[in-house]
Amino acid sequence: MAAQLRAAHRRARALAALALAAAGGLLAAATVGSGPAGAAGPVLRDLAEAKGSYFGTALTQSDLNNSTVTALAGTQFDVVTPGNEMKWDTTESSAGNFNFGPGDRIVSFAKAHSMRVRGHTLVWHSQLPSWVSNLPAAQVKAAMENHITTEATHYKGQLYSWDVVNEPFNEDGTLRTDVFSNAMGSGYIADALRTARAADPSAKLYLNDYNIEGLGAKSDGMYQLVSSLKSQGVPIDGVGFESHFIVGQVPSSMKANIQRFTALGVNVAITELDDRMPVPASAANLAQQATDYANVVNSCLAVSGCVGVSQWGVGDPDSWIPGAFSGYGAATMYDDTYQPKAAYNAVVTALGGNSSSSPSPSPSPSGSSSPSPSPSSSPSPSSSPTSGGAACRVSTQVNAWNTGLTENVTVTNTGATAVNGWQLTFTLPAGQTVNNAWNATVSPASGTVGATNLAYNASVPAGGSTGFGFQATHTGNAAPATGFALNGVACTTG
Ligand code: G2I
Repeated sequence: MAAQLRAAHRRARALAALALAAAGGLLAAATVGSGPAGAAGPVLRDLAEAKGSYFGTALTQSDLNNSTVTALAGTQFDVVTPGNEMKWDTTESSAGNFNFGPGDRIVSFAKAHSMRVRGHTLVWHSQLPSWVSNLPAAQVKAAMENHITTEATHYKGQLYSWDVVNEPFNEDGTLRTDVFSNAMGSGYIADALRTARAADPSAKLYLNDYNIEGLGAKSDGMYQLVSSLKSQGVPIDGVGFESHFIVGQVPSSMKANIQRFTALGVNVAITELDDRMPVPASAANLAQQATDYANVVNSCLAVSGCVGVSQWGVGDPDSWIPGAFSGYGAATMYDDTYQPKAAYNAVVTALGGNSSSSPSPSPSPSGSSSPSPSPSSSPSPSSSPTSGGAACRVSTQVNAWNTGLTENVTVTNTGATAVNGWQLTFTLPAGQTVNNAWNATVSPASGTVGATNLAYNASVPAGGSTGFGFQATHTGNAAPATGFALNGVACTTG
């Protein structure tokens, strides 16, 4: 970046910091002179850029009306992803009628703050107007190509990247069935990429999905697709790992997974990072969240083809999590009053900065930073059913043969509240390797593994049960798995 431009950024950010400080109330009192948005505090974008990386955030139109959010966004982050404004339901809500106003406003904000823009997203089964999903198959290709060409041409030269196709996979790594795959088979993806490249040759072209962050069936599906696209010469520059995590469940294979994708000759971007937990947040979970955020940033920094990390939303008030996962929240680096949390300090440290100049997390009125009664130990079901994850009981049933086995696992939520989104971690006996799973995604294949819910069985009511299973090979020890924990809380067995 030219020195002049950098100086202009700093001036703009100093002004933004002043605006933030002037926003009043608790926030201003706590951050003037020392906060992360203050001139003296660490700045994520500067630290990331010094490492040849970036730190981004998602912004929506309504965020642009919130001076606290815009000040923080324009100060701390150097990449913007429009949260909704470039999606099909906004940009072409009826056939051939395009509306780029909302997206343009995000791009203007980004330009004014010297931020790059990740375009999101051209082709997606969700937030898709019904006129598209109801098209006869014979008309889908033309509609898709016209949409891509018109939108990518409108933003030509202004975007760093496009998420050309979003979330194309099922959890088992097969291609999702939607209007596009129904009409064109898997070839719609190559067609979309080629169309986007023709419209805007300078934008990096990405495929973006969730639950592909670790090694597993779904990331295998993406890996095979990217490998095949590369071998056919289809334009693809990167894969976006959305990274919507549950606290304590960042896959241990994330770095290895980033490496295998970059070895195919594509970049990887962490595109929508958040890390949810039951709210009110416990001190233990906030500490774990800091570890999780640092793990993600470190995994990306460790692989040269991993270009940067974006968080999904600026702070907890801007996050989609509470609306989508009842009882969960506190998923970003900034709490309900935009105070930096331990996760922020951990990211600063991971980026090579000094977090001692930023304020330590303080309790907020909503309790998102409130300490748990006993942060060093798992809460017991009777005293605190929700603060550490979930209380649970697990039973297992193994059917083994000479070199293989199947194991069915039943998990009962013995806590007082529903679990919305779960991961059961457990340890496989030495020599067992999972090669197939049902009713959950199981990853990695051996050692300490995590079984993560699918969309349809994410919710387990208080007192309710859910089941999943897997097939594994073994080398003589066909004993059941041990050491079960549900969302980070140890389960009883039996
Ligand atoms: O769901 C989280 C993200 C998963 N990956 C792709 C992203 O594009 C997705 O973003 C979210 C937005 O953050 C939400 O804001 O996508 C959601 C829809 O799938 C967005 O939520 C929708 C609400 O469901 C609608 O009720 C609302 O009208 O936002 C719309 C616009 O505010």
